[in-house]
Amino acid sequence: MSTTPSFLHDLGIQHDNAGTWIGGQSIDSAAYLTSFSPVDGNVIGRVSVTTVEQYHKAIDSAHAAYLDWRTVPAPKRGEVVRQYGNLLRQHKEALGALVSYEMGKSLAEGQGEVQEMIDICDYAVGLSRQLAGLTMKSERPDHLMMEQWHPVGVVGVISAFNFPVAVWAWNACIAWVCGNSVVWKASEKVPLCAVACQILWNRVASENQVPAGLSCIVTGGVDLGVLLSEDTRIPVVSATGSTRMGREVGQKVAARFGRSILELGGNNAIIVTPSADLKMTVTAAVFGAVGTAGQRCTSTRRLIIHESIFDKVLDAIKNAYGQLKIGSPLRAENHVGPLIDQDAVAMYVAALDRVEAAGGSFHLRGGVLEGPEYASGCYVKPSIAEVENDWSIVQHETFAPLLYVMKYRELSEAINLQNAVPQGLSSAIMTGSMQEAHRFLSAEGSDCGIANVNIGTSGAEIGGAFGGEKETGGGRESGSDSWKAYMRRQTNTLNYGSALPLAQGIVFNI
Ligand code: UN1
Repeated sequence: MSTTPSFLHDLGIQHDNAGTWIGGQSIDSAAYLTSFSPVDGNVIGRVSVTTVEQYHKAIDSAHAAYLDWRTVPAPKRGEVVRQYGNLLRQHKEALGALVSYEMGKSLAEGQGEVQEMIDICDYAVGLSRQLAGLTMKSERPDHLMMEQWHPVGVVGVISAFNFPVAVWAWNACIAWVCGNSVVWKASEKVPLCAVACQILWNRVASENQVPAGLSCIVTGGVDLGVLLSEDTRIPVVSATGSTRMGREVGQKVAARFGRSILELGGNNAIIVTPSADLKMTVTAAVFGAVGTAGQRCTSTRRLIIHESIFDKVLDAIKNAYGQLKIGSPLRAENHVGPLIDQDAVAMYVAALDRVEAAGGSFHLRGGVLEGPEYASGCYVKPSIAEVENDWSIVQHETFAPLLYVMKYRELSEAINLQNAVPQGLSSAIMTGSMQEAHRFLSAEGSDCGIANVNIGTSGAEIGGAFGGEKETGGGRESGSDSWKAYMRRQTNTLNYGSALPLAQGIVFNI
């Protein structure tokens, strides 16, 4: 793009932007990081890096904001989030375009990501009237037991490049209605998306005169993540990204008895059974493997196909790959955009070499695309390789459009293969058999946090709890009762009698 895209103006993005924001107050610094678009390789803008002093100022301010905000009735907190959702509706197109341009996902997926933000706002508004605790029957006369959910304080959010806005919104909108303040460290690869979300938030925040530090952003690299993880002023840290990053964050947060919500790598498989609907299977597998250029945590990495239909399914999938249009995600006709940067391309190419070295046979061998349309050097052609599940490269998550295929005979064997990886995020079975579907969802079935029937592994709705087991980190975000992770539970026992009976029948006469 030679001229400044209009969506940047609409969102208030400048060439130089502050990377530290305490509500509407932006704080510049001397060092900047540059945001390049993987779409065309152009510089979109620069964002200042948060200094240590600015970081401390942001956390202090977020803590002060929480002290005020926790006294605001939860439905009133929900009202502010409702207004944010409405503002996002008005700016869906511009923010979706920025997501596409800065991250590289298709326009439809960029808009879809903003839609996820809108959906979580609506969800959080309803939730603001439903932060309910239980009452329990006491064993003592004239006693009442109940539990209350209170806000925790400052919630730290560390987010990844692949969902530059939605994952923050899942955390922030829920954290806010629960009565917390939020400090966000976005991925260094997509810092402008964070600035845009903050600028929009500031409009709602100033109209409603919410405390300044309720939403803060800080910008920087690993050092900043370490500061957040070790900071005792931040009782909850929600981190999305690689297993390597999550291991660091999780250990640092645990060492100070904080809580972390980890949403890390996946190695998601679809089991394709003999009764699977072929058309549905192709859509699920192809969107799962090449959607977002294979850069979702939930992307389909492995297809475990019954041997009796292996060739037929593979042919249909290869045929669909042949129809894929790869190119600028800003053009609606393209299905697949670029990888996030040239490092990601190098990792993809290295993974293909490792598959070959391990003895894998390629049904389609992709690689780096060249030509004027691909001048950013970030566009790749997807690959399909037949492999063994226990190879180390297959056990590892390659964040790119590399799909592994393998055969099975018995369903139990397929489920074992599906589970035999270190990660446990998402999984799916394509089947017309009720028995197979239920077997897959049973306790002996998938060991993942997400298990789907006749749906692919990616594209979860916000209403469910999102996250996974094993090296995926165990955290749950977004819907269901995930809100509890952003609150502290307090058990209350009230004595409304005139005696003091002790629990467990203990007699203590003095
Ligand atoms: C992620 O990749 O970190 O289920 C989140 C999905 C999206 C979210 C993915 N709703 O694919």
